[in-house]
Amino acid sequence: MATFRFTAGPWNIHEGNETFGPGIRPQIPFEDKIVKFKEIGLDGVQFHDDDAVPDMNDMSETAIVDYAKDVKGLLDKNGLFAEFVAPRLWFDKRTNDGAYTASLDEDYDFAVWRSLRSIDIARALGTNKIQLWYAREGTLCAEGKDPVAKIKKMRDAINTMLEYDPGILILIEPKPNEPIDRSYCGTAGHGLALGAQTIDPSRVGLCIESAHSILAGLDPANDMAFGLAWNKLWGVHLNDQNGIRYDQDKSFGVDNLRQAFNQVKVLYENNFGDLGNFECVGLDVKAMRTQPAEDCYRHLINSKAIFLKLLEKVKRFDYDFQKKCVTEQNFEKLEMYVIDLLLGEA
Ligand SMILES: [Mn+2]
Repeated sequence: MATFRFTAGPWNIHEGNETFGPGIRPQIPFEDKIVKFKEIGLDGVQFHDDDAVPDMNDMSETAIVDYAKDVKGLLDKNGLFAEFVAPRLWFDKRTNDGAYTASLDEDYDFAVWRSLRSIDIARALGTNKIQLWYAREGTLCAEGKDPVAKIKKMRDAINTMLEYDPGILILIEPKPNEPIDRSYCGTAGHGLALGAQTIDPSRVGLCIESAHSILAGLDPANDMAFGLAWNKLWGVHLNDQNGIRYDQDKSFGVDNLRQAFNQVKVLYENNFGDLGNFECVGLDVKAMRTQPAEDCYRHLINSKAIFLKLLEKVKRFDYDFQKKCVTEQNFEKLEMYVIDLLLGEA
């Protein structure tokens, strides 16, 4: 049995802004999003450090913690928990050239300062999970950095975090590109290899995002399986993606239904949620730019609904028939069965 707790981040309700145009829906106050998250059936909330404490760069370390404690009060009042805190290391101009892999030492120091404050915020919110999406850890200009030295700095930064708080877990969320041209840590394998080089590999795991795996040309369900094989899958960011293009964050399953089915299947079969790290089903989806303001939570509602519909299909999966097909080595037969199952004809 698996236990599925659904979470999303405040950034998943956004104004529709993208590279080619500004926001077109009104901004929704943070408190309203929290209330609505509960109403639409979410169990917890994902945070960037500055989702929880917006002006943290200009605040003292004590003031940051005090502010985060008030946010915890808001979560408690609404019956929600905090899943993780991710330092947002891609907005500030000091992180333009990477954060842990910045060319300038003072920019690296800023990135580490934000990471340690993220740990403080996580503790105040009641979670021990720190998620690292390495947005700009790579190169814009290949000759601009010494890649070997900078990759070691990614390890150093994790070590500093692990030393700072002996109870935290680090979840690496790999992505092969965007906004950086070429990432230093693009896949699940890179994430685990990096974790293995730290002072405490047992506290470094993975969050696999469906779209990021697809962008790397890989299968999300297999990336999740790779983490599950070593009990390293501590989170997932479910969404969808139409091939190797810009990051789309579409609703889960809307583009690659069979891949989505297999993600739910691998999570269900391997007791995701009951593996000892309070694993959550994170939905990292964004509404289309065209979506009307009055229905701007629809993509989250749909993603959870699609997950649950696929879960029903997974529970009906005929393992005896599957075994028979494997024995016969008749995978054409098995494929047709899966398609019939997905089409409601099996
Ligand atoms: Mn994500």
